[in-house]
Amino acid sequence: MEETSYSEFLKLHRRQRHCCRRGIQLLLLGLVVTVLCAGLLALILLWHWETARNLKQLEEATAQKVSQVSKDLERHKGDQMAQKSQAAQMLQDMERIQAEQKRMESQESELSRNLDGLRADLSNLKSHSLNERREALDSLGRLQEEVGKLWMEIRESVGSVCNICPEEWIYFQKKCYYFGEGTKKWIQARNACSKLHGRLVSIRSQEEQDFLTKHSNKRGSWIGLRDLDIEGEFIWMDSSPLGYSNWQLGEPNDAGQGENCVMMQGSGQWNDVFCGSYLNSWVCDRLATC
Ligand code: MMA
Ligand code: CA
Ligand code: CA
Repeated sequence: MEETSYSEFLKLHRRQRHCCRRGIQLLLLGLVVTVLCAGLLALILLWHWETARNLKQLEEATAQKVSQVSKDLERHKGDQMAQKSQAAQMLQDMERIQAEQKRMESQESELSRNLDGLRADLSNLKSHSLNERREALDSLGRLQEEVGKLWMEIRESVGSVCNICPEEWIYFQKKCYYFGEGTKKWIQARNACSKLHGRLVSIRSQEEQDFLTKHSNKRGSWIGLRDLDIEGEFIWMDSSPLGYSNWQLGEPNDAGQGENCVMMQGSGQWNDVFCGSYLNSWVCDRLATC
């Protein structure tokens, strides 16, 4: 009986020991789990704290940036406004300048119109006074010629002989004639006659023409006839119109670039030719003296 209770005691003791070990194991396990959980919690807390700190920093930086950007925006707005007002001012200035320019242009065109008018007036005045001068000179020339003729008539009526010509001039019917030789344009021939106190010859009658045909160069000579002012209206050097004429058949024809000066050909017949042509001969006349 005693043996049975001892074994039961042993059994009980063994069971108690087993039970105690399991308790310790469980306790240890609980401890380890608690430590792990605490660590995990600490880690989570740490992570959470770190994240919160980063977030806060980020938030602060963002707020700073936003305020900076809004400041920049404000400044830009200000600049933009200033630029806009500047642009409006410039536009106004430009419009003012354009208006001024238009005004000046119209003034300029007005002035140039006035100037044109003045120029036209001046040239009219010039040509008018030139015409008057020419007419006065022509009248004077005609008067002198008339006086000369009258003087001759008076001298002849009292028995004087009026047939005096300078040396190298030939007398014919109260006039003296010079037969010039040398290559000249019409205007040069006119000047040559005027230097000799004569004029390029005027031909008034068939007798005079016959005399000239007889004495003149057979290659043709300049005579004092031209249609310079009005085409086809031929005028002698003393401004008298054409009376007697001796045109060659088909002349005057104002051929080519225009023919406004007259030559006497070898036959004695006349032809209008280009005034710039060169002829070898020219004939001058002047009144004979008593
Ligand atoms: C032609 C004839 C004239 C004109 C001369 C110019 C030869 O004659 O047309 O009338 O004057 O040419 O050289
Ligand atoms: Ca002509
Ligand atoms: Ca001709």
